[in-house]
Formats: sequence, C-alpha cells, structure tokens
Amino acid sequence: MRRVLSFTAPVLLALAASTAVARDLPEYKLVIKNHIYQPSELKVPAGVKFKLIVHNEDATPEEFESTDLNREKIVLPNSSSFVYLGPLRAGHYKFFGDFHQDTAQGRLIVE
Ligand SMILES: [Cu+2]
Repeated sequence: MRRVLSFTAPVLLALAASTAVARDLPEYKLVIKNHIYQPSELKVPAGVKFKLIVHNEDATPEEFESTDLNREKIVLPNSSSFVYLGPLRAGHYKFFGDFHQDTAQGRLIVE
C-alpha cells in the first residue's frame, strides 16, 4: 500500500499541473467556411504557448494540417477542434486544409 501511494501521488500532481497550464493558455481562432480559412493570415505572438481553435462551418469534414507546425487534426462538419502550438520562433508558418488544398490555405504570422 505504501508503495502504491508513493507511485501515484507524483503522477496526480503532474496531471493537475498540466491541466492548469492548458486552461490559462491564450486562444486564437480560425474559421473554415466554403473551404477557405478565415482569416487566411493569423497573427500570434512569438515565444508563447497557445491554443488554436479551428471551427469548421462547412457541411463536410476538413483536416487542419501544417507541415511547418507538424500538426494535423480532423475537424468535423459544423464543429470545432483545437491544437496546442508554441512557443514558436518569429516567422511564417503555412497551414492548409488537407481535404481542400486548392482553396484552404493560410499561414500563421508569428512576431
Ligand atoms: Cu492530413
């Protein structure tokens, strides 16, 4: 019993800490409409971890994807999803909609 307690307590503390950090992160939002990202250029601060929410207003699924940012996330029709990003260095990071690459293109402007 004593061994179990000494093992689980640090794990629970770590979980509580990561939850608190995630809750306090700044949030930025992209909207997908007619298979186009709005805005197509999103400014975010350098050196900060943040939550990027992607809301899909279309009736078909999309996948937020970025090779530059090493992320891909399915966003169901009329739904939101999110990814955690950063801290990022200043620069431009392209993203796209994997299912509609002809039109769904954008970039993060990190400064
Ligand atoms: Cu993909």
